[in-house]
Amino acid sequence: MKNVVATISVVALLSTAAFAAQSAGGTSDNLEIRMIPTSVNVTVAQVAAVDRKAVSTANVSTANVSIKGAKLLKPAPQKDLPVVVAGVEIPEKKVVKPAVQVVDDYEDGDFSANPEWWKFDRLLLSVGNNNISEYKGLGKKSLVLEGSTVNSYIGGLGVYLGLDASEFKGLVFTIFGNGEDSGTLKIELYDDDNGNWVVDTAPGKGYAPSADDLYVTRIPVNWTGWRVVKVPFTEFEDENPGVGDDKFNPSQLKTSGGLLQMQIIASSSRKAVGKIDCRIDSISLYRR
Ligand SMILES: [Ca+2]
Ligand SMILES: [Ca+2]
Ligand SMILES: [Ca+2]
Ligand SMILES: [Ca+2]
Repeated sequence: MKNVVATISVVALLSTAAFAAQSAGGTSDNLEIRMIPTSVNVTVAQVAAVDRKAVSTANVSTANVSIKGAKLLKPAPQKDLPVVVAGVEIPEKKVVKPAVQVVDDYEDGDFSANPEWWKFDRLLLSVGNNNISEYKGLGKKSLVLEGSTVNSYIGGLGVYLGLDASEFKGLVFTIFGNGEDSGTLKIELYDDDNGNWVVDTAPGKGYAPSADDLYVTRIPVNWTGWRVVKVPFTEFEDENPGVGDDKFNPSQLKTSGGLLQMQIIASSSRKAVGKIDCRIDSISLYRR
C-alpha cells in the first residue's frame, strides 16, 4: 500500500513539475524530483509505467530522473516463439499422471474421516506416531492394528472407494511387522457388476455380496520392521464364483461404480490362538 501511495505522489510531483516547467517556458532537462520518502523504494520504471503521459509531457528521459534507491528493471528475457507450420496438427501436451493415488496415509491422525474407515468385530484401531528414522519417506503417522483371538478371526476395517480403478495395476501398502506372528491381512475388493454403485447383499446371507464380485488376496505379516508390499490386481482371486460376472472389472463403464470398496480382514497368522500386531501406512493404488 505504501508503494501505491508513494507512486501516486511521485506522479503528482511529476505532473506538477511538468506543468511548472511548461508554464515557466523552461526546459525540463534539469527536472529533479525531491522529497521522496527515503523508506519507499520506487523504481523509475514503475513511475514511467504508471503515468507515461506525465513523463512524456515533461520530456524527461528516465536517465535524468534521480530517485534515491531507484533501480532500473531488467527487461524480461526474450523467449523464442513456438513455430507453427500450417496444416500440421499441434500435438497435445501429455499429462503424466502420478504413479500412485493415495487412499489413506493417516497423516491427519484420524481413520474415521478423509476417508472414513468402518471397523468391525474385535479389531482395535488407532493412529500412532511413526519413528520416521525407520524408513526413508515414512510419514509421521500410521494405522495401528491390534487384537487377539482364539479362533483365528479377529475383525476388519473397510473403506468406500467408488472409483474407476481400470488404469491402476494394483495396491501398495507400507506395513510394519512385529515379528513372525504379526497376523494375516486379507484384502477384499468389491467391484460393481450390476451397475448400481452398491455392494448388494441378499437378505439372510450376511454381508456376502449377491450381485457383485469379491476379489481377495492375503498378506501374511511375518517380518520385523517396515516393508512396502505391492499387490497386483492379478494376485486377487474371485471368492464368489457364480456371483457377479467372475471378472475383476473395476472400471466405471456404463453405469458401473467401478471399484466400490475395500476391506482388510485381520486374523492370527498360523494358529487359532494368536493376535494381529502390525501397522499399515500409505495405502495407495499404483499405475506403474
Ligand atoms: Ca503415514
Ligand atoms: Ca452392485
Ligand atoms: Ca464372482
Ligand atoms: Ca466383476
